[in-house]
Amino acid sequence: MHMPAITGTGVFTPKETVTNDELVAAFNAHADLFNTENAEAIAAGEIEAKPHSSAEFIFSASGIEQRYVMEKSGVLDPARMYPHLRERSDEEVSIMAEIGLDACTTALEAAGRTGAEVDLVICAASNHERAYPAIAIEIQKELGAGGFAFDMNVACSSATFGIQAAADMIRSGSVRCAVVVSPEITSGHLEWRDRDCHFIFGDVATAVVLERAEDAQGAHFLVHSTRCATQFSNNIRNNNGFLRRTRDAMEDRRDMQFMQNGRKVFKEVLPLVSTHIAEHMTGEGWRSDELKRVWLHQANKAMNDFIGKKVLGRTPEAGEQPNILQDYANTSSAGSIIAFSQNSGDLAPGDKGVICSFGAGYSVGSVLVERA
Ligand code: CO8
Repeated sequence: MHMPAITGTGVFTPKETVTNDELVAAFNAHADLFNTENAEAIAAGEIEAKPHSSAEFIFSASGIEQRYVMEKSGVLDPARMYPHLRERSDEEVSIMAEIGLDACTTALEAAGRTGAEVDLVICAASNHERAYPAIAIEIQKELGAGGFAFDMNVACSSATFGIQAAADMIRSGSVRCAVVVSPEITSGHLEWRDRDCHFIFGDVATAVVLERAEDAQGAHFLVHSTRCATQFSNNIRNNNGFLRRTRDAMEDRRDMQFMQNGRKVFKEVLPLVSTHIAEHMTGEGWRSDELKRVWLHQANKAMNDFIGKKVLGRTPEAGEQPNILQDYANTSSAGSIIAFSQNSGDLAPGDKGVICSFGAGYSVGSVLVERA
């Protein structure tokens, strides 16, 4: 058996940002347009008028100040409200593979590895732009990697579930150097026309290199233990899929995009995650007062404040439970990895921390790491 280690991470950040003010101005113009176009039906009580959104609400409810997107003009066009992403030919590198590759290149450089040394690529993300061939296999080819590759989707928990899969294979010896890559183009499946959720998501890609600890070229994090859990819930759901054309009237239905009952998610996921982390740590003989850092999924600041307090048994001090959601918003599976990548370099050998992501399914994945 080999001890797996995280030896490098990488984050691809898109060039364009959308501030809350920009987002709200576009949404409100869209709502006005909608209300004018549907004035008769609204007056007859057949449909509801769209109320305005508010930047103050967004910040106070979520802690989000801005988000990065692959293309902002389409998102901010009140008559469109989704990005323009050029269709690529089958001979071109696909957009998910492209941003994933960028993150992989940074992560491999950090690990002191080349693509040719990789023998496993897992593309772990919330939505894959096509059914097959796997995005992971395209990334494997572009990296010049060997071995094998596959896609997986456990929504916001995809990266930690991917880390568990890779770590288990490294532990058993079937794989030597793995990359878990999470390209998240959430702007493609967010419903920007719904004020309850239009502010939640942003685009990004992350990558994590895992190897045998004995192979590590530099500073690294030992992966002591991983734990994944799922529990079925309809409270975060997207009904889009390949059976779409077999059903009538599916063209612009609300459930073809991201849907959630945010309040229920908030209430139900908090105890699930707090208990999960506590039981994982107890099971491994880890005490909360040993933890130097908690890198959580980045969906909501209040949620993270609550979980951080539960896990540490006290209010986290500045920097102990870093948030990146103010800048990136919820980037689905990539959130906890961005937090880890940007807030782990200062830890000293022997320092311990936990990476945890959670989301649709429901799903929760935790990774106990120690700086070496
Ligand atoms: N502006 C002004 N008012 C608003 C707005 C807005 N934009 N939106 C809602 N309101 C109003 C509501 O209508 C409501 O009014 P009323 O009280 O009159 O009914 C009031 O404000 C309060 O609304 P909410 O109850 O919805 O507000 P909350 O305080 O609950 O905050 C949140 C909403 C921020 C969504 C919060 O519930 C939350 O963060 N919940 C948890 C969300 C979460 O963690 N989800 C995880 C999902 S991510 C995942 O698993 C991956 C899925 C795949 C990725 C998909 C990519 C697109």
